[in-house]
Amino acid sequence: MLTLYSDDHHLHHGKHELIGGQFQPCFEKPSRADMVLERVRAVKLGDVRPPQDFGLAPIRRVHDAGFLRFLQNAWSDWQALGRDHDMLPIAWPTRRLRQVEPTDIDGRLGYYSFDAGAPITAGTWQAILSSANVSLSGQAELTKGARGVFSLCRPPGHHAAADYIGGYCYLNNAAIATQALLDLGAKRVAILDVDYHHGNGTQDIFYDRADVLFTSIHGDPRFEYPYFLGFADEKGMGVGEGFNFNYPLAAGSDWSVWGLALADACRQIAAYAPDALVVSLGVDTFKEDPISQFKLDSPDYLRMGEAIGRLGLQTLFVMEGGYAVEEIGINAVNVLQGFDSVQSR
Ligand code: SP5
Ligand code: ZN
Repeated sequence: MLTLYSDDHHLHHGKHELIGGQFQPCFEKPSRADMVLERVRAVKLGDVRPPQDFGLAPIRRVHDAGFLRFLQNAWSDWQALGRDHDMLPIAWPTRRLRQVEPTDIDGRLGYYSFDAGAPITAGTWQAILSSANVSLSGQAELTKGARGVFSLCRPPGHHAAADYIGGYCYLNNAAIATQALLDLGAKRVAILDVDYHHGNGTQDIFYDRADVLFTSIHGDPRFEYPYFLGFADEKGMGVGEGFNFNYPLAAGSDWSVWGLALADACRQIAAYAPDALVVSLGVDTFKEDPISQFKLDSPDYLRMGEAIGRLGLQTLFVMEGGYAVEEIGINAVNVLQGFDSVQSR
């Protein structure tokens, strides 16, 4: 399987996130992608190529124009105030507050975010553009006919919606690739989000659409981040009703439970008969993950890849979360090897 990868992710290295009432070192760090790349090379998964530059047009198909303007200029607006530390928001427009973009940079940062878990740094804009290009370059290979492609994205994307950042995510790489697949001829695209956390951003972007099926297996939002989306009764809206499937699972879930949810999600995907599949590949479901509460073991990721492979669909894997850095490469690449081991088409 071909891997798309750019070293530009090193330009984004946040210092702290707000977690448990304290500023803690970011779990989302450059060594994550380095470890995955190292494993891709160690097992000779296939070629590793840098992304092409697709410009802002395919990103604008998913993200709000004001939001992109904000992200592009955020660091220079911040620096203009003499600040050279990472950006984190201090206030959000929650219930009964006005949804109006302020002029002040602190106000705009709150307006375009939903938590204090996505620091913006000097190199963030370049890194997130590159991550989106890694995703789009994978999509281009799929459009050319590849059976499976791995976009080794960093920063991740699935918590980012059309107009907000959060949860280590800025641009929604999986959504951008999905929209590009549609724009280049696909009639229907399915998304399978296997990250431990609900893909709230991706769900929100496609919630009222019938041309994208969104499925997600994750920690039940009643106890787990992002808390405010990802319930089983979220089925889609308008023409999108019936094209959204959430599988919230209990803390402590292992493969015996997780695998059943995957089997059901795969049935929904097969019934939808999409032209392509995009997998939001987070491996923070691992038993040793420092911020998660599922109990998948390394061999389970092979089975995950096999089940996805048996769908027989052209599949783009987009890297999302996974914070057990020692095993992130083994687990992520196990999914890809499991997929490759299945003969179909
Ligand atoms: C892409 C991705 O996986 N983003 C995840 C963002 C999670 N941010 C909030 C984490 C809260 C963890 N709470 C449990 C702490 C256990 N020590
Ligand atoms: Zn996650």
